Amino acid sequence: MSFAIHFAPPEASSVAGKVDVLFYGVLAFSTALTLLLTGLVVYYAVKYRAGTSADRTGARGRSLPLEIGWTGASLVVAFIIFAWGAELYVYRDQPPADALEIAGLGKQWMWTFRHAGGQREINELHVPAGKAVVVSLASQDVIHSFYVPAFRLKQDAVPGRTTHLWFIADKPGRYHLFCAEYCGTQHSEMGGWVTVMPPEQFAQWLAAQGQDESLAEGGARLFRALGCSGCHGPSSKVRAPDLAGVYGKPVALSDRQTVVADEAYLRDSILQPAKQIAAGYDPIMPSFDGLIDESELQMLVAYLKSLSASSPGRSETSQ
Ligand code: HEC
Ligand SMILES: [Cu+2]
Repeated sequence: MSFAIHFAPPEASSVAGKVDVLFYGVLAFSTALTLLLTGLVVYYAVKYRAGTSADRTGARGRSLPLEIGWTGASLVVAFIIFAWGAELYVYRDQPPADALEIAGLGKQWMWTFRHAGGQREINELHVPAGKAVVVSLASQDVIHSFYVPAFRLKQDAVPGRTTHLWFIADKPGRYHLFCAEYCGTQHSEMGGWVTVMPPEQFAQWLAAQGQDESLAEGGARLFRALGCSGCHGPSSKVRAPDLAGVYGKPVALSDRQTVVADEAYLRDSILQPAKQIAAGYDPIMPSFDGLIDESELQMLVAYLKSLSASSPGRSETSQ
């Protein structure tokens, strides 16, 4: 039995060490400043306590250079801390393009995950070590927060939006996953484990889970089942935009603005079609808000994205 006191969880991701250096750096600086100021207060309180013979004749002067000096120095230190934090924030906000994508969904009170091959997990997430992984997060009900202390990463899952979190887990092992946003009565039980495996072992694990329908395949199925293909398909009699290759491209809107069709745009197009109308089309698309749940939305978006990834400019949006 070990009686060692652990002040912090292990560092198990590529950003963990950087976050810790920043944290302990700021902590050391604040501690040094506190000791210096407390020391001066105590020193002068003792020196000038009532009844001592300390010399009190000195003029109450002001020193401009001294004031400029400490104001300037504090400013410089504050900006150094800001730049340091900002650099880390930007790094943590930009997943590499080849990152492995996993769809995560928070709901009262569990986390569910789907791998690109369709393999599902509940309150467990398996990832390969040493490879960039990006988890897209959505919520079915209220705000949840995906938190893995050993990775030093936390990201909210917000209803009506997709957020992202990425990491390179560098040490195989099992790490706690929490929900870090109070989300109702069983909030404290909402959590699980992230298992980081050596890549070969991960590949075996993934294969052993069986090949379920992939996210994009599920999306293609829904695309037909929900009647999207009836309007967007090539043989449709309704005038609706061809969705092949739309992801990632600029789209002209009827209000003369142009937006890039990112994930948020695709989501909004499905849930609130009247919000942004593609130029040259009538606003006849019905809203699917309330008809499909978050995981179905994730599948549809994955399907629309896959139409752009495989062969850009392909024109059959329905099969
Ligand atoms: C009744 C016909 C109809 C149905 C059903 C329909 N859509 Fe649409 N959709 C349209 C039309 C018309 C537009 C263009 C006008 C607009 O932006 O609202 C459009 C726009 C879109 C856009 C934005 C495309 C762009 O080029 O900007 C997306 C994405 C989309 N639809 C996805 C879907 C999905 C997914 C479904 C099924 C869940 C679906 N649509 C069902 C008619 C339809
Ligand atoms: Cu929660």
